[in-house]
Amino acid sequence: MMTRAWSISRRQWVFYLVGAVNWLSAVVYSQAPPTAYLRTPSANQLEWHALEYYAFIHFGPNTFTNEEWGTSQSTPDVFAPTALDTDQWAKSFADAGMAGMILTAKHHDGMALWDTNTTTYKISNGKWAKDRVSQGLNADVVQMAAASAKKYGIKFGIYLSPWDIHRDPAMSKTNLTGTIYDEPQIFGDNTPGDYNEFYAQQLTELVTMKLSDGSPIQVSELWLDGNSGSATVQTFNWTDFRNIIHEYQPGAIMWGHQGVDARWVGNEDGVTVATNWHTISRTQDEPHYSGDQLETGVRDGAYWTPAEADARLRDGWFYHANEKSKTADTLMTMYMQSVGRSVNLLLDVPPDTTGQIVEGDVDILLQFGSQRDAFLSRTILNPGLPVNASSVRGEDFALYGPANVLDGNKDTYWAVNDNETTSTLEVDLDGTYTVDAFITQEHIALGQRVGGYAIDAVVNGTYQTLATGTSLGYKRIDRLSASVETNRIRLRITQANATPLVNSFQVLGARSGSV
Ligand code: FUL
Repeated sequence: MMTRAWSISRRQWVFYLVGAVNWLSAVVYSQAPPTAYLRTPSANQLEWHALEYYAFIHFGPNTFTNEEWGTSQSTPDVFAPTALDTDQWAKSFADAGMAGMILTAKHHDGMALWDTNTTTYKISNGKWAKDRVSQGLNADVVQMAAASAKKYGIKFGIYLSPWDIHRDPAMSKTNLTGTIYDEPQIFGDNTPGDYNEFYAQQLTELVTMKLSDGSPIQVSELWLDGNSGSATVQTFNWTDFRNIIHEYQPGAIMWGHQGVDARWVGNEDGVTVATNWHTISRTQDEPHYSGDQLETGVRDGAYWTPAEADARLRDGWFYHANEKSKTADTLMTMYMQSVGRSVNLLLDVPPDTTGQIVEGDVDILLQFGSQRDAFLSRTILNPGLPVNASSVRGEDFALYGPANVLDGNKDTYWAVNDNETTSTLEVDLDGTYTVDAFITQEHIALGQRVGGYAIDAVVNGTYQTLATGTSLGYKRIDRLSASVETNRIRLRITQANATPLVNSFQVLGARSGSV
């Protein structure tokens, strides 16, 4: 009995020992992920990168006075849309494939589009709003727009101008003298009263605003414009503003001229240069970068502060009947030079005096949306295709193999060993294809590493280089000026400051003979 009991427990012992050895070797030999390289995006920033393309809405007194920078001389009666329909905005954007909309809650003129307690200078004091309220209708345009965004499943952001002409003593407002809109001139370091406190209060109202059904409004981005057209010097308390935003809207991105969570791209044309780094080395509180520096960013910079390119569908930010809209083709070019260069595109689409986006503009957005979708949907690499790589991290094909670039999973990537900073991946297309564009994504969750890449294809039997670039980042679209016929494509990472991690690689085209 004793012997038998011993032999069973010995067998068990051996079994456990083998199990432990297997477990230990799995731990020792399965390759740990690469360590993060310098700065990495926060979870909010990662989500924001993926929004890619969304709308700006400039709407307010300027819409009715036909100005770009109104000088705060009109009373709120000026704001009188004849058929305001914020649902039309949100539906148009959702239909056009835009991920969200950012509304000017207060532009430089200082008139608030929401029912604020901070100033009398708000549309709620105008005739249009009072009439609506007397009919039991909502007249808070910020709240209405937020409700529409929610209804159509797009993000909602807020622009709140730090420069406030209504409170700036350098800007004379004779038309308002003696009215209830004649308010203390608190803008500027040398004026009595604290403008920072006033602005912080406005910001707090906006980030804590609720929909009329009592549900909270989720703000995806706060756009704190850095522009001013006045000599008045006002030192802003950005830290305070940042804390307010992050306390009440932990999921929001704070956009500032040169950062905080996202930066200006340095121009207002919706484009950027070929090299674009997601990092910079200054915050909002420090001296400003030049436009060129904002376009490029700073490689290995101190903060993850990716760029957003703001642009106009029409000539102005606000609606002017005499101005023309860009064409869908122009928007496509713009898209390639913003989203195609790892930068989000914020396209302004201003409502007219009815309070709706004019039909022609909606059509252009839809045309561009279809054109873009048709272009992007011609993917020819499927998960099953054979992909070869110059090497795979720790030979761990399951975790880091090159097939990860085709699996459509944003969390997986192809990685090589830590000591390698160049790498090559090759895809056999299993047939001949006519190709004209490539989409490459770096695995930015672990930092931006790549500083040089090339894409080659076998054309007439030998490899030819079709595209080369510097930075990769979140997403890079390389479009060829002429398509080529090939059956084999190669992606080469030619320079990286740390072992390169490729999240996704895609080729656009069609099977030869099918075009
Ligand atoms: C600028 C402003 O001065 C323009 O009016 C517009 O709002 C644009 C988006 O930002 O700084």
